[in-house]
Amino acid sequence: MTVTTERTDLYPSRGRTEVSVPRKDPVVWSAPGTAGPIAAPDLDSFERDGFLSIADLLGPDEVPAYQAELNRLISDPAIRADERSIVEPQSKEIRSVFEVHRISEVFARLVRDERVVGRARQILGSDVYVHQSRINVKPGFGASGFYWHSDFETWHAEDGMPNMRAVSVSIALTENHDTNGGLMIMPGSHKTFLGCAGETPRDNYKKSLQMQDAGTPSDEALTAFAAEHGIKLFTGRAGSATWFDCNAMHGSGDNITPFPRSNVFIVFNSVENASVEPFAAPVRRPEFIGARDFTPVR
Ligand code: 6CS
Ligand code: FE
Repeated sequence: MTVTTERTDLYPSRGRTEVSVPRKDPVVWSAPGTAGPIAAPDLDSFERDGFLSIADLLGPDEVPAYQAELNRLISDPAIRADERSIVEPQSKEIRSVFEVHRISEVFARLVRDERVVGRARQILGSDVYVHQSRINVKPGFGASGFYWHSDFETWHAEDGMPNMRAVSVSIALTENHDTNGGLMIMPGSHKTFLGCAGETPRDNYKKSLQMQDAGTPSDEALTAFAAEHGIKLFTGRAGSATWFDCNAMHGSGDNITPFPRSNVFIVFNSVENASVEPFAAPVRRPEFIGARDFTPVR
């Protein structure tokens, strides 16, 4: 007799049709008044908007070391040859390097920095592990953007992340102008889960990390979301940061300016929300994209 362990999928996606359901999880998981680096009013605005900007997470004196490390990584032939490097479809320049917290001691230290991991623990109300880290280089002169999506929709469908108890921080390593393809988020969109239509192809990540297809919302859904929530563009100098909820609808445009828009993204997941089997994909993605080492960041 085969016992099939039925599991509840709170956030169905990648079926025949697009389906929208209300968020079933808290946004801020720590109890009100929990001590941490984020002041209560900022935690409230994160809960309401799904994001929180910090003008100088890293001081101007700290930024050059991260910029030097980013340049070292993207000019290292071994990194370019590594499967964790994704190149731009046209220019073949490096678009992203995943697992930077394992490749680089400089970025590993950034993950453990209390200003970073301390905020993640406070939002998620528990110890945390790194589900994914990457640098997005977006070098300019036509570097392509990232179409609208919810990260959680992908992490739930393809990496098996059960609940919305993860948070991303995007830290600018170069100036994020209003012209060079900055991050755009629809404020408040994190409170609705949009299950996308269309099955996940096997090995989807080989394409999706260059140009996402499965997990892409319809024009109708995006029109309704934008009408309800608006769109906010995030700008800031190198060292500024944007924390955003795993389910915030976000994207970024192409960068045709000469000014690179390079950021480091770190995704923290609660150790209470460790990934299981994919909810809507035939196979797991590689561990450098969806971590399977749930060791808490110390
Ligand atoms: O598929 C993913 O996990 C990645 N894709 C995007 C566009 N954002 C989240 C994440 O880095
Ligand atoms: Fe994303």
